[in-house]
Amino acid sequence: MSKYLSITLSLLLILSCSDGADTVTEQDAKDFLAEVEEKAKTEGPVYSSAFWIQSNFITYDSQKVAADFSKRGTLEALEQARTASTFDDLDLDASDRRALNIIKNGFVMPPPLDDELAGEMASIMTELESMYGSGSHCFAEDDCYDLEAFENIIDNSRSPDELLKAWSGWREIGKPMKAKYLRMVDIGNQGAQDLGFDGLSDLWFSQYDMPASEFSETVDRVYEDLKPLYEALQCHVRAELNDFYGDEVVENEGSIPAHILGNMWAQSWANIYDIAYQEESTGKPINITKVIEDKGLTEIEMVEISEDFFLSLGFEPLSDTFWERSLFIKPVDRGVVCHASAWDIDSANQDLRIKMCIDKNEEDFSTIHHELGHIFYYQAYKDQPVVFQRGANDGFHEAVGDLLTLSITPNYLEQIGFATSEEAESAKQNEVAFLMKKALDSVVATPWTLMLDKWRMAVFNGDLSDDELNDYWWELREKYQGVKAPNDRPADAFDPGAKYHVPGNTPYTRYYLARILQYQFHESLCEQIGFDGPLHECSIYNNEVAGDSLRAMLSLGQSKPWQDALENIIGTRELSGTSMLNYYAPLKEWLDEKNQGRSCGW
Ligand code: X8Z
Ligand code: ZN
Repeated sequence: MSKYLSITLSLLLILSCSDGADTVTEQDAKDFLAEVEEKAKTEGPVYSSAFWIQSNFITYDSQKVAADFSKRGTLEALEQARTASTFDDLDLDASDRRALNIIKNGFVMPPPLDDELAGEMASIMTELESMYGSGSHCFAEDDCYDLEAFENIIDNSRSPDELLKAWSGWREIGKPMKAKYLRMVDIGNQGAQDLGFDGLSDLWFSQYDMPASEFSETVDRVYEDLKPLYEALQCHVRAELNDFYGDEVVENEGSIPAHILGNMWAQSWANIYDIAYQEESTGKPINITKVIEDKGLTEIEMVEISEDFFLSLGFEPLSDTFWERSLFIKPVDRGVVCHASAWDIDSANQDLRIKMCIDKNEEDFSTIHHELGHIFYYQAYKDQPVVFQRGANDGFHEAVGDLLTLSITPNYLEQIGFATSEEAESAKQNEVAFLMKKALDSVVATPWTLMLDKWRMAVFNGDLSDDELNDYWWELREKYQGVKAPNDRPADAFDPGAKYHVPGNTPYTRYYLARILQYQFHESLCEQIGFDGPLHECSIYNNEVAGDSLRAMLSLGQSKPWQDALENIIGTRELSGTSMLNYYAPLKEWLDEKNQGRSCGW
């Protein structure tokens, strides 16, 4: 423990019976913040390296070292949080007050400030992550699949039996996680309460510059606006799937079974675009997967193309160490957590990396943009104090790369040599096809990204008994997504464990926010650059005005409330679904027409 911290803590102990309000000064707070800053700068990169090794080389030892770093880092952060609280009654400037609040509240899964519980928590968290990362299931001795092998089936097969086998097989990995997950939640709730929150739910939703209840109302209110669009899409896709597979696999009413939607979690349905949109009409979207194949692009070239987009907006090129130290290709000789991620190891020294097992297809081309969005956000706020080196809120961080994918228009694809002018023209002629493809990813994600944390919060709040956990997951999936389990789930199933962010403890509402924010950013930037056609035809590629406007917001990091950051880039302070609805308006009109005579809803 640092000298300053130990002095402050012992002072606290001595003075705990008296009114301590006068014992700390504004200067003490500033010294403390400087100390935290210095520590983060010197120690942060070492911790990051330990966690990088944990995810990139899953071995007994790498997990042991990571759990130890995790425990020590958390205990230190909890001590800092405690010290930060001693300045609660001081009248400080807004920036120092904000920094102290982040130090006090910026936790995801805190144990209490207790050596043993912190150790137990760190071990469970490390173990859950590695159970997911190295998860595989064997149907027979020589019939084993890891996630990527299962996904290969779910994403491409059209055989209901094969799909069901892969879908159920991957979910086997969730079962042994259940007891560990519940123990972790138990310790986490104690930790959150020690920090002054009602529990983990309160802690998670208190990180949005407004009271938790208000934030919760905001996300629900916005979804009410988006719901008619999603319901129209679900109705249409269900009808087309019913046509394709017949009543035995999917009925034309109620929820859609989750195994036939072209994604392991049914969170994006883009892989069944050919089923969802079968109109015989001129004009079809450009098939990026085919372009990647035809051009024989390597994984690294895919990343370079994405980087070029950012450079066209005026961002600095990626560093040599980004290219040397990132992981782009799934290694054959060791276990890694393949779930894509972006790492700020040491932004002061340009050590930023991505870790991804890239497949050469359109989906991963988008995900590369997503990951580079994180990287260029890190780059933009690297001169902020470390405590503010975060997204305006976590949804902003998730929205940056996705924002660029909204600019992957036929014209852009022509500009970068992915399409001839005839192909681009043809794609533009059929806006419904283009929007359908996009909506199968983006609109489909909205109820899913909303429901996941609703499940998690019910668990955090202790609303469910152990044997209700899985059923409640499916209750929410039906309620929000109109998607159901394709078979009776076994009594010991723990299906949420088969989704990375649950064992990985990554809050998920961030992706919901990102879905909405990216359209708000897009609509506003398109207006700022003087574009006045339909939103889906606008591309900010190569536009300095858009780049400057985006960077001005990104460079704020978390130094200001997110509402200020939003105002900085789009001029208004409210989260709103209107931009997304505007973007998809032509599709909604088409869906409403197609759905006439169908009985929608579930
Ligand atoms: O986890 C991610 C990114 C890394 S932050 C690949 N995403 C969510 C998911 O895969 O479930 C991006 C979209 C939603
Ligand atoms: Zn992300």
